[in-house]
Order: sequence, then structure tokens, then C-alpha cells
Amino acid sequence: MTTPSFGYEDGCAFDSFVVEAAIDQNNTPPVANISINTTELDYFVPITFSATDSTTSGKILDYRWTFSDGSKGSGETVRHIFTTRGMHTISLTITDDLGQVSTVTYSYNVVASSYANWASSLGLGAATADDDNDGSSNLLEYIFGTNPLANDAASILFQPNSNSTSYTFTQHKRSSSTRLTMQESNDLINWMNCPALEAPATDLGSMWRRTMQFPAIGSQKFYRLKVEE
Ligand SMILES: [Ca+2]
Ligand SMILES: [Ca+2]
Repeated sequence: MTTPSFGYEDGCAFDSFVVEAAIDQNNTPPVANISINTTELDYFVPITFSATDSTTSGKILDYRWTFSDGSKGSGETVRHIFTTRGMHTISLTITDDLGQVSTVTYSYNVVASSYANWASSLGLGAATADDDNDGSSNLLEYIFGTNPLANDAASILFQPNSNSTSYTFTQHKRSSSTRLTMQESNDLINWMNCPALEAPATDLGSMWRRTMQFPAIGSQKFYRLKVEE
């Protein structure tokens, strides 16, 4: 609303308009904020991003998420799995009930995963535990890429023949920091590292197919794959 006023000052006539504007004293523009459920972002481990630390005096009606790997999401929280390591950016845009918009962008360094973070994201127990009772420990499910909460079997192929023996298995990329060693034994009691040669791995997307090869020696031997976190 405008109210015209007129006056006379120091011999000069003047006129002016007094502007009255309705100002909502309680309207605080929204401020977007991102929080995460972990101190470390591991690749191939689900990460939950939350917008609950965003603020507004009104009500936030819309949440939009954009990840630098091209994926998008909506809602107050989103879960995301990074499939590459390195720096990633995540943007959150919120819109409140007055149509006011706020955007924030954070950069995160996605690193190689650990069993502990993966197990924590799924609510699993110890590495040696077998939460789904399928005979494969949680650590083996982490490495072989099977479901630790469903009865499934790892795909492991042991192929002995007259000249050489090979041991083929899939390893999930999330477990790249774990150590796998082929071992051999004559009596199932004493185990020694086996001088296995590894063929070039095949990239299956989230997994590697790996093949360990070692020469056949003509006598009975036992083999095992030793895994260490
Ligand atoms: Ca299991
Ligand atoms: Ca399983």
C-alpha cells in the first residue's frame, strides 16, 4: 500500500510516497543441510543421506537429491550406493510451503569399504557369524557377494585336472581391501600358502571373477582359500 504525502522544506516543494509493506516477521527462509549416517563413505556400501537437519519456519514440502554419478532421489532421506571411489558431490534442494527454495552441495570422498561398515549398514553381527544360517559366514558373504540375510550359495568352481588345477570364484569389489590366500595341506592340519598364479580377473560390474591356478602334483592334496579382513 502506498500513501502519498506532500510538504514544503527550505523553500523547496517536495513530494514523496511512504511505502507500507506487509512483512511476515516469522518467515525464515529455508536452509538445506545434508547429514549422513557414517563417518566414512565406502563404495558398494549403502549410505543414508538425510535432510532432517534442514531448517525453515514453515514446512518443507519437497526434497530433491542429485548425485554426481547421475542418479537422483526424493524424500527426506535417501539411500545410495557408490560404485566408484574418489570424490563425489551430492546436492539437496528443498522447497517449503511458501515456495522458497534452498540448495546445498557437499563433496564426499568415497573410499574402499570395510567389513565393519558394510555389516553395520545391514545390522549384521560379527564377521565369523552366520546371520542367515546358510553355512557361509558374514565375512564370506561380504567377499563373495552373496546375500548375508538370505539362504544363498557362493559360486565357487574347483577344477582339478591332470596338468593344473584352478579355483574360480567371484569377489565383490566392496571387499577389495580383504586379503585372500590359497593354501594347501596334505593332512588338513598343517596348511601352507600355495604358490598359485592368478589369471587376469574378469570385470563383472560390481564383482570380479577371479581364477587361481596352480600345477597338479600327482598326489592327494587339500586346498582352501584363506580370507582376512
Ligand atoms: Ca550366511
Ligand atoms: Ca547368504
